[in-house]
Amino acid sequence: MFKRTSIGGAFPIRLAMSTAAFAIGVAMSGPSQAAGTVVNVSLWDKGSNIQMATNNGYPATGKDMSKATMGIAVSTDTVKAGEVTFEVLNSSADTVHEFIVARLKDVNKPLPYLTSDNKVDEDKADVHLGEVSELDPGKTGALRLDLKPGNYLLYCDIPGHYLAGMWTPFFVK
Ligand SMILES: [Cu+2]
Repeated sequence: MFKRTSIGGAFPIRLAMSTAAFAIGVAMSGPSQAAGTVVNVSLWDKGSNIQMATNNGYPATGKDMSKATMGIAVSTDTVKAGEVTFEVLNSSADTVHEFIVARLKDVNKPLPYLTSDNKVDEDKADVHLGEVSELDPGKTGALRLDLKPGNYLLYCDIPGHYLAGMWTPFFVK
């Protein structure tokens, strides 16, 4: 969920300021428009009848990630720098998910978190490079970014989902 601020145009300003990436196109109609490396993404969960995990935020160090109740599966976790198209499917039967790309400045640190909102602080620099916003179960979306070499994190920021394990590292060489 992109957290809107009261300042008009915050989103384009954020993208212009980003040193890691810029959005070429956020909404695309289908795979025929894909460019560069294509990464297939599946947003999954164990069902809304399962109690959400709360101790599975990034990084995995010291955590039992088998306890994660939600996650992001990717066809590849490493791509070469340049245009990357994420083709995203919400594989859930009953839960809305989303897909956000963040750049990790320090792979040992969690993303900045707003405990009161139970979500990642997307307003912090590089934490939100682009997104496929709320996808209903079974729906698809695509996101194309120009990515520089570095360490990234793909995550979902529906409240609680990041701590439930809904993230995966991603590497650009
Ligand atoms: Cu989610």
